[in-house]
Amino acid sequence: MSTLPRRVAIVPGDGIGQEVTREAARVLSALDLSIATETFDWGADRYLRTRETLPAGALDDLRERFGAILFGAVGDPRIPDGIHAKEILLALRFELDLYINLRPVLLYDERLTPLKGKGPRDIDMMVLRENTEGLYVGFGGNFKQGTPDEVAINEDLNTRKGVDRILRAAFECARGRRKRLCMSDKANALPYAHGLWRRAFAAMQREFPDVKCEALYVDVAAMEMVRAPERFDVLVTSNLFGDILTDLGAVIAGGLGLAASGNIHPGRVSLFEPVHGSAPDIAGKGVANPLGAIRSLALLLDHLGEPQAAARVEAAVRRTVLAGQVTRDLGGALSTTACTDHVLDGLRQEV
Ligand code: GGG
Repeated sequence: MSTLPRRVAIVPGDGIGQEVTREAARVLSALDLSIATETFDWGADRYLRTRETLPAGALDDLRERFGAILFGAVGDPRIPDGIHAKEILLALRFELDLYINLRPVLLYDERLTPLKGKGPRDIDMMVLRENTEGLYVGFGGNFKQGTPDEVAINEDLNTRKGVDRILRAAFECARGRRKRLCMSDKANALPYAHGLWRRAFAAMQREFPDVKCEALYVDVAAMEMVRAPERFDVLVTSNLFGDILTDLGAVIAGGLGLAASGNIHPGRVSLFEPVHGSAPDIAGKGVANPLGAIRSLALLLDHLGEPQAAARVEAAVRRTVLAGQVTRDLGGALSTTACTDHVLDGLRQEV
């Protein structure tokens, strides 16, 4: 039983983030779970008005009063350097110490994958991306910028604690699934940083003798995800490699529009968001795919200790996709709202 507050902060953000989050919130309210919600306007409009990204006290408020955050997307062409997006999303991930980026890669129907001869039984993996270290910590700088002698550095920071905790989460996740775990790194080219990952992985295997383990260089892992995705059950990797491998995972499982994610610290307020960005090119047209956001809601419900509700939402999304009641990115003709209506119908019929 979760002891987290049954209150969800809704942060729609920018562009289609606003549209898809509205739909996920409709699903949450239809479930009638007595979970309270509060909506926050953190995003580009507010930033352009006030120059503020997260207001003072926002992080403490989230920690104290909320169990989860339902997030949309951030990114706006009026802010070309994306500074507000970085400050909002990375601040939430880093300051709330959301060290597990959980990204399911699950194919519903063979018509949705570009991989020839592969079906739902072949593409069912869970990726855990380290979310608070690596190349994303912002260590580095420029020297002699703008001159022919310019030097540019970004440091890849890996700590034993940070690596151990994501590996442990991955081993435990594998135990709850098909008990196979792949760790992906580039220890041949990055012997210090990723040598640490190799040693930590080998040491932890002794605690989980029931989990079958392999370590693959990231280039090999990318190749194998295309050639033989059935090889993977749980995949754990660093921040940057996780970013790249999960976009590949999203494509082989039907596209970014369906891809869900959780930014999680077990037992603490955590953030759930579709993998896609704000897509300014289609924003406001009512055609964005709401299913990535709705599947992120399912992950959120699991986090709040509502696994049955989570499974119901996931099943309703699956039926919607199998029935072809989808938006144009998946070959359908429905609007964002009409696609969600189908999910809601599915939830009602099941009851
Ligand atoms: N939901 C993921 C998200 O918002 N990521 C930030 C991002 O990718 N921003 C760039 C963009 O939306 O174009």
